[in-house]
Amino acid sequence: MMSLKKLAGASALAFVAAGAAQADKLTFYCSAQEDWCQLMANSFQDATGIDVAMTRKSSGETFAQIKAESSNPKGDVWWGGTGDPHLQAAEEGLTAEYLSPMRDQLHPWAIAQAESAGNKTIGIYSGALGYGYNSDLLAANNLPEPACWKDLLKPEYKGHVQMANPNSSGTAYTTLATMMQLFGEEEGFDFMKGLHKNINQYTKSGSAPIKAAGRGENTVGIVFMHDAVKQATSGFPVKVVAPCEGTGYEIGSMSIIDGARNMEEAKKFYDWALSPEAQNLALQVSAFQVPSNMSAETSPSAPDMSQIKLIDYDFKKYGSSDERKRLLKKWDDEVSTLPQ
Ligand code: S7P
Repeated sequence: MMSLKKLAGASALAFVAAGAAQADKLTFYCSAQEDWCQLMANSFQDATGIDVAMTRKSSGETFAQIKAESSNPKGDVWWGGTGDPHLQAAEEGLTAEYLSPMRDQLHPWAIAQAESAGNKTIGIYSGALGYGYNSDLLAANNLPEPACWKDLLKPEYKGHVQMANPNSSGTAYTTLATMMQLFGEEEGFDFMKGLHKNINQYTKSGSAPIKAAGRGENTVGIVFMHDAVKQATSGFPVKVVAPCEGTGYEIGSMSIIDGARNMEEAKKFYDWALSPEAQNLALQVSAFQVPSNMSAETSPSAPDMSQIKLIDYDFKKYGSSDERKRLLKKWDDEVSTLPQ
């Protein structure tokens, strides 16, 4: 027979176990930069007492994971990353409709993103695509300062340009979609083929090329301009370029995963992430995107979107499932396989 002491111990354990099982928790998929993802997870946990398990993956990779898990969803909320794969997830029924009480506080572009997807996603920040270069390496290699997209096709840049793979990276998919819109499909693919000759590596993550440039391991990185500004303000010899032909941009987005196991916690996170307090956390990690809450602060170091020649990016078209699949397949078949 169990002694009274053992019995008390066993019921205490059972109580702890029951308590643990009932603890509020959130499985958070994050596609922004790693330090920002960590800060968001820790700050939400501190603010609410909800246990957060965070996984950081690039936008295209997270989309693929959510799709693979769709018959048995494991994630609750997907925050950050470019809007196109969030729109594709909405179209494919992978994410859930939610009307946050915080919507009134957001810029119209953030709401427009939601409305175009039946309120299954929403804009959390925006930022323009461009590139950055390591000015020391450029000088050491006697390379001219590039100012336009087409400068990057010049033979002297061979082996000096890096971008991510558009299948895994939202940044790189934004690059591909931007070229379609700037130059038209035929010329846009010719551009990608010409660029391929100068590419030293297609990375998995979108911001990796400019981090490599900051470290002096790569010369030019095609990235969002805010990711290049982060390297420059961190003291690396990186110059930021808004390409002369004009450029595309992202509406970084957030979505609740359809069938989320922790739906209430996911909604709490969603509302909190739209608040000015949560969006101001970006400043602590030098994330220089433009926040979607009208009262949140934009860093003075953030690229001034009003001074950049932006295309009228067609989010509906380039975030549609058929178009994203088609363009990625065409890039795989006709660009990535070409000899360099
Ligand atoms: O947080 C920086 C940032 O550039 O990362 C996101 C990006 O899509 C994630 O990386 P991938 O390109 O690898 O998907 C952007 O949304 C964001 O601005």
